[in-house]
Amino acid sequence: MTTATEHLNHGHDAMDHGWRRWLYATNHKDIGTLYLFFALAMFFVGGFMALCIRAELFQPGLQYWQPEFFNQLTTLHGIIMVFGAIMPAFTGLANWMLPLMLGAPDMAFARMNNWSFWLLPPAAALLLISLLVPGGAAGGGWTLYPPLSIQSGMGMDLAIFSIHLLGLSSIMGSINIITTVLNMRAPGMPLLKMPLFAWTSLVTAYLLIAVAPVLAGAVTMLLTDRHFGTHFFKAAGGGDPVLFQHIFWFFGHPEVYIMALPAFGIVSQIIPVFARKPLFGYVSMVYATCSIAILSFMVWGHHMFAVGMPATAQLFFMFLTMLIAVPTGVKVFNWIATMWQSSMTFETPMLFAIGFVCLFTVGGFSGLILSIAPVDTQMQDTYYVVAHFHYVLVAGALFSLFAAAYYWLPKWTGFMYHEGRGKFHFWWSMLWFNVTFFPMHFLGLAGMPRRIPDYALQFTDFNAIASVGAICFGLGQVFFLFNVIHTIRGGVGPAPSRPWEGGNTLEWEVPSPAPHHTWETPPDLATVQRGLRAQGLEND
Ligand code: HEM
Ligand SMILES: [Cu+2]
Repeated sequence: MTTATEHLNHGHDAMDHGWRRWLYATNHKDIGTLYLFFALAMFFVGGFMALCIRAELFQPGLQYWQPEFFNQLTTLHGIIMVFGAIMPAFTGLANWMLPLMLGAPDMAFARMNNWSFWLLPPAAALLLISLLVPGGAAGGGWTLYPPLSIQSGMGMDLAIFSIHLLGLSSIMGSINIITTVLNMRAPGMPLLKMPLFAWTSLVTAYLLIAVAPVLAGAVTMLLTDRHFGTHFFKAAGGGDPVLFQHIFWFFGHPEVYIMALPAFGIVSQIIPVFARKPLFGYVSMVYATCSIAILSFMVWGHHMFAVGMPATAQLFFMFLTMLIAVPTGVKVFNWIATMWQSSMTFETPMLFAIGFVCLFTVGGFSGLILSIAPVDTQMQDTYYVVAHFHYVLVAGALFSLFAAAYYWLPKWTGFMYHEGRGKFHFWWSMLWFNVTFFPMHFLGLAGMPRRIPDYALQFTDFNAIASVGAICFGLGQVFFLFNVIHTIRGGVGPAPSRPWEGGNTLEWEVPSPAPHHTWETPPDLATVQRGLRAQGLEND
């Protein structure tokens, strides 16, 4: 008997303290926390770069930066936001929440999980150090198109190596997510009844496994073109720079769904909870997620209408792109139908979720406009595109992350955040986001090109407005940091295990803060089924 308890306690409840807890972390919650803090830090680094860009663009003419450095700022801003902030934040959420929501004790491969995370800081360090090497950081844009990316200095090599590490990290993280979701669900939770966030994480992980190696291949070919005498992308040696664009965007378009699908999952968790009504059309949400994922492999050419392609190819990419609007529309209609005639309340997570639905739709519509090949040949590389992708990435991915943070902070910290301050953060962000990015539609339509440090005089007013908006938006995010710290330090008081009346998924069955180890014995069938019934996924 004693031996049995001793055995149970040994090594299991023992938790490393100090730096060992984090460096040797194998616990999914600790690793989730590491991911989330890393993402938050990168969000501020990338955000600072965005403000440096906006400062230069406040007025025409060159004020602060040399053009070369301006290009490095845009490039690093893009890479850091995509690979350093948004993607790690979603992986952090998956790590923290999937085992809790599925009733599993941890992620499937706890030690590999440690590696997935700890590859990220060196990758980020490479990118930041590259600012200091001769020639500076990579300046060819986050898309790294040759010939620029072949001609530039060693900052590009560091970026390539950084992308290798980031890709490795993504692949290992994805293997973990897929294995956990497929094998470790509580008894009584078939795939078609698991929380939608688990579904979108699963599909996203498959996308990443499919395309991270494609990106790695593309940048490796860049590397060998740069240093080892190959001519994949060098026209002078018989290669083709356009080939790079095909490979890059075969990765790049699924990549935008890697940043969008988890956001759909989060919003699909949150809206039913605050509407106190089961999610409308659960199964159609799953099918829509899968359709979007499959279609995302067939539309890469819409980024390349301007390189010159046969009319049939243009039509193919244009129609398939438009087809994605169908499953996306299904999702938007389902979210609205969930809210229809429901008893909604508007706590901060719900506000961000609704903000997401409204603004992501705006970004979706400008995307639809860009998908029209003859229109895109006019708008390619203008600020219209910048407006479009910030609507889907900032008001889309980022807003969903804020929604998730406020939604789960009580579970993470054991304390409630200050509702008034959360709401303030939402309305402030909503306002200044639109002030920053809406005028960019007009700038783009009027012909202002992207990735330039200087511009023609007629673009002055809207640029000044956008820059003021960006500064204010940025300040609001410092306020978010303040909210998070305030909550960690006790917030407005202890949170109950189920702070949201409508929270019926399994994470609300464990105490707040979630103990270091949860679901060491899986939740019993009755608990699982009670939750499913409340979510409308199982009949009485
Ligand atoms: C709200 C804060 C942000 C502001 C003010 C901002 C501003 C900007 C600006 C001014 C550019 C340069 C456009 C150009 O000259 O082509 C840019 C590019 C970009 N931004 Fe942001 N941005 C913000 C947040 C984000 C976030 C959260 C993401 C998430 C992924 C993101 C992704 C990108 C990408 C991918 C590019 C393209 C970089 C390139 O051209 O290589 N941005 N942003
Ligand atoms: Cu695309």
